[in-house]
Amino acid sequence: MTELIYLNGKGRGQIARNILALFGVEFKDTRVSMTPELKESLEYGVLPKLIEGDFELAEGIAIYRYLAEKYNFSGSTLQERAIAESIVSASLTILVDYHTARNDQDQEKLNKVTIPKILGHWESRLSKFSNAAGGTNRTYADLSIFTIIESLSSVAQLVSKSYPNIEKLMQYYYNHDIIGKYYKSESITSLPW
Ligand SMILES: N[C@@H](CCC(=O)N[C@@H](CS)C(=O)NCC(=O)O)C(=O)O
Repeated sequence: MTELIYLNGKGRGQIARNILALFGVEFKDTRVSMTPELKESLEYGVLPKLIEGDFELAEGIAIYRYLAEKYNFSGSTLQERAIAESIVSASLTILVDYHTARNDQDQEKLNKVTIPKILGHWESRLSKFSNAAGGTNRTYADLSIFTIIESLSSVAQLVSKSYPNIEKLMQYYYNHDIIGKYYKSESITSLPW
């Protein structure tokens, strides 16, 4: 049995949940509150964490990449896989900077520099290629873009107004047979953030 342990929110856990959902993996979606005891027991003191039998893996990027490779969703060439990982990493930059912006200066940097820079680059890639990593098939980079943007409503609104090619990708997953249904299900709609 596969288990994904994360907090009770989308955050860094949702990219992993989405990859598992997309590939029809039945997984235990364990949502916890961080306690000093749990923190102490985790190798790096943070979540998400993936467990598959005896195999335990920490660190979001490693988990997403492991799952993407396992389900053949990481890209078909070395370069495509590297670009996919770079896109996933940039998606986490948006997520982290969004949640850690503490004052007007942070907020201004986020809204005027970080978000437009990253979205602008994704928009440009998606205007040239049918998939974010540039290959013939979708990868976890496309799903990460969707996951992070969907989880931040002000970014999702900005995308629908000003980034037509990213919006096309958003609509692809909103209307996707598996991901679209998953996003209408209790397991996602019950998440507080
Ligand atoms: N480098 C780690 C960072 C993980 C991280 O910061 N996780 C947060 C939730 S998104 C966490 O566990 N926070 C609880 C805490 O630090 O006590 C990764 O990318 O997985």
